[in-house]
Amino acid sequence: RSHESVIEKREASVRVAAKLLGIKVSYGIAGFRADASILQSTVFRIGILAALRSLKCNGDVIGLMITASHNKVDDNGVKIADPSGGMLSQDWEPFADQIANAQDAQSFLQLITEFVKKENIPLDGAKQAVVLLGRDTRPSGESLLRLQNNVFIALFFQYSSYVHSINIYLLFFPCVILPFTTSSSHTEVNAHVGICSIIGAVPIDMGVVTTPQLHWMVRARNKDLKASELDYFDQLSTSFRCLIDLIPNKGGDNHPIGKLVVDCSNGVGGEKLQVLKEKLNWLDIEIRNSGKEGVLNEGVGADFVQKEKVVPQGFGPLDVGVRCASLDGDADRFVYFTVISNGNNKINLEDGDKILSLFALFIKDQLNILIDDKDIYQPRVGVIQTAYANGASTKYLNQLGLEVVFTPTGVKYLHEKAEEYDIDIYFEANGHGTILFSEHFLNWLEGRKSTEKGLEKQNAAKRLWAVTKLINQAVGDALNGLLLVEAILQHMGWSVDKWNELYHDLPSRQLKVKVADRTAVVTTNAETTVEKPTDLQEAITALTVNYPQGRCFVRPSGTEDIARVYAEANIQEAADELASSVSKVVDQFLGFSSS
Ligand code: G16
Repeated sequence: RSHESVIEKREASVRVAAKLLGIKVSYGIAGFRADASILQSTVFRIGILAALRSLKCNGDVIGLMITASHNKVDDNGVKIADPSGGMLSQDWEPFADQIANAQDAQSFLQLITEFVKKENIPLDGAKQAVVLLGRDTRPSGESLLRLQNNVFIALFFQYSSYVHSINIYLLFFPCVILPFTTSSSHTEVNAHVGICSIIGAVPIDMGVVTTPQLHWMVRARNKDLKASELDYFDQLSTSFRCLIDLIPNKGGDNHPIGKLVVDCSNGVGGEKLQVLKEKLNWLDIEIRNSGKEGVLNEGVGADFVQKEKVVPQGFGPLDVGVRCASLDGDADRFVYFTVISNGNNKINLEDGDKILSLFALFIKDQLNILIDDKDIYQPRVGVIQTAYANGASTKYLNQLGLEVVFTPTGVKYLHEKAEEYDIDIYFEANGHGTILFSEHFLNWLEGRKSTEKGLEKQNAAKRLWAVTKLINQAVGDALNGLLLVEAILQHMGWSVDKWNELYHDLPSRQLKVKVADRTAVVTTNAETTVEKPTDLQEAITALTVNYPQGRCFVRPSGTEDIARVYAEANIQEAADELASSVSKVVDQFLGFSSS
């Protein structure tokens, strides 16, 4: 009884948390995010969704990651990885939104019942749901995951043809049954327990991992590949080593190009990079902001560095001339930078666009060695960017002869588009991206790798093969992204400054505006045009035309309660002024003073 009352109390608070606080959580751009104190209900319900998703996908493994990535430390969130390792299928997002916001147990269960029927999710016990759980280093992560574990330990579905309803029992460890039912009588429900087929959802706790590690593990398990964290590190270090060994005229020699110093945002990336560093002990990496002292994402990390364009905490004049990089809180994004001498903490930034350009150049070079016009198969290479891509980067990529396509912000959109090509390189300017290779290309490459006679061509095929193994095929991943940049710089014999010279960014500025309701901003044309509120776009355009090479757009953040303003122009002062005047207009239309 004492167990029951504890559980009942917890369930009651979980069930009504969102309602009491009057807060609506939304799936957003990369899962649910909010202050961690209000998320119990959300992770509880999304755990159920993850189990259903696994059943829907024939018992394939699904990932559930507790993280709020670049958000402040008090926030947390939940992201779902689909069987492919990519983000949750977008057609399940409305269901996620609905169940997360259901105001009571009855409506929650009704939504699940209807959805199970609509999606034809098999609850006959033939398949078992498997969910991999992961979390980053946020202090709230463990308790949110523990709650999740409780749900999984005990999720039973019962389909009863007698009552023509689906009854769901949440059994909380140890052995306390709390029935939720769409039928009216518990007695009736309990009477059917004996004849029910029961499905247990199996949680597998992977502990503290980076978001991309969890996505990688989900993909690997579903492909029956080696899928442990150790396997992840082995794959990264082996393929990196292979790329280094294939550097022309320098095989076997590590020819270091100086130390790399990495700001780990005081997040999970610090401890994971340490593991990698120990495996690649000949590589000169210094880890800073590993989380032992500073606060997660506070004045540190890829998001801060990319948006503010200043050094993160722990970096300064002594780092002038050193190659530096910055990871975000859950290590799915990264950028490079160098500290400008006497520059008041200013930096030269190598953002996602520059990383993309470096990767594109390398891939293209290798393909040019491997393939000539006579070859029947000419792999289609695509590049995906968002409106944040600096205009100069797009121009550079076009000059390389690459097809550039734009999507809205959010790696889920870029990834989806990327699947249309043989080789696709997608990156957001904020450093989130990867390179995808189609099955067709991989099969072809494997053949060429083993049958190619000429040494140069054979090496090009091997290099491309190593890239396919190194770079995360599920989602953007800061750790293997860093290694690929390092390998390419060594291959080219380039310093970071030389890399930076690939093209010169148009000056840009990004600002945030606190708005009363971010959903009031509706955009179109890959977020370059505001549709709502009406007249806002006209005001933005009227300001933008005053600046040579001016470009400006406004979009609602998918992760924070703000609108974002991006401006680009021929000189920095102009970009700053344009961003600032558009921000004022946004505030007039949507700020708290406007409501
Ligand atoms: C998430 C997505 C990224 C996206 C970013 C945008 O990043 O995974 O693809 O670029 O949100 O954030 P906002 O909508 O606030 O501009 P992360 O790293 O926070 O998961």
